[in-house]
Amino acid sequence: MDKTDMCNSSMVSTSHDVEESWDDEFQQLVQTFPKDKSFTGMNLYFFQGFWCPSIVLKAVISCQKHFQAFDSDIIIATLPKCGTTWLKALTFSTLYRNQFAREKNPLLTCNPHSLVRFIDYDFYFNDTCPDLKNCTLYQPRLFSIHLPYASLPTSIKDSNCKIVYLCRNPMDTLISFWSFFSRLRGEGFEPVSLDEAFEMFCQGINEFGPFFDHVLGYWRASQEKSSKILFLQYEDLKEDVNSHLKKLAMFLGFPFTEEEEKQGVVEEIAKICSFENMKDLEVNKKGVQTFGYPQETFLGKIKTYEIPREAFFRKAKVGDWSNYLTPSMVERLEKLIQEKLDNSGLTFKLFSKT
Ligand code: PAP
Repeated sequence: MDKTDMCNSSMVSTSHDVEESWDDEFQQLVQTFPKDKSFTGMNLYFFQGFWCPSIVLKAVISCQKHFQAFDSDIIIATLPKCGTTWLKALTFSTLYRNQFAREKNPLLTCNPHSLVRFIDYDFYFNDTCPDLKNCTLYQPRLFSIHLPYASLPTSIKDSNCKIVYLCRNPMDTLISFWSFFSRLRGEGFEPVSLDEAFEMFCQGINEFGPFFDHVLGYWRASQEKSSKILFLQYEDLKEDVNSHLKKLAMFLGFPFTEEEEKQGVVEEIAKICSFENMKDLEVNKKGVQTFGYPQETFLGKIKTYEIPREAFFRKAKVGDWSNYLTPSMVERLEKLIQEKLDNSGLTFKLFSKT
């Protein structure tokens, strides 16, 4: 099969019955964890200090136990709705730019989630110990993960692999999150009102939250290990993607050469990965994105998780929250930001400069 065709391999039916498939031992273990429902309608379990979606809980435990990072691996870490799709596209295009012809970037025909798979939502979703030696399309291996820093598989923290973290201001993250799942109403998700979503988000009850713990966990780790963790902000990328692409390439150990810069390679990658371009690509306008890596040996009993691809591309604006949040909500979140980020050295950009 052609490498770029792999994302079109056969789909299997959606299943949200993951909890029903848990064996007795796992059911008993899970009963010891506090449980709540996210504003997205998903069951969450409080585990190792974060709210883990039930559908991925078993996969998380498996990858913590078995995932073996290589020193050459690159891991993209994000909270959902902070720009994962964009960062996957940018990192894929930068890291592998010499492994495909410039006019044949696989992103033109594949959604970024097909090209950069999640460790938790894909590889360990159906298999407790998958063989991942040659699991990625190109080398070095590039993965993605939503886990907080403290809960990463030990080998990711202890090896020399590199982590690229992308965060986004909490107001736009919340609105993006809430809009995404509102869009999916009736497709297995039953999200709640913005008022309720806001309340839960402030309390830290959302997928892989609390939000501030996730961001600060990576922020502090990046301060201690700057050659291992590159900490990026969505708003900075929106403001000046070219300079951040150069920073990213340098961090990955594949800096753009003078010749490449002269040829406009940086601008070309930025353009291919731009929201406007990606949203309009045929592959992103139709069909569903399937998570839960389909492996042949599991066909028949495989669990998957499907999202319409166009749902990954909404507005991509900095400050869109101002169209949704009431003044009292803004005041409360601003206070929370101040309180949580106090003395951390981290700040969020809430408005677009342009
Ligand atoms: P995921 O967790 O479902 O993968 P993620 O990709 O992290 O979502 O974030 C989605 C946000 O990134 C959306 O923001 P919005 O709701 O405020 O519009 C989406 O529009 C935005 N986004 C997707 N692709 C791009 C891109 N190429 N450039 C900039 N933003 C993008």
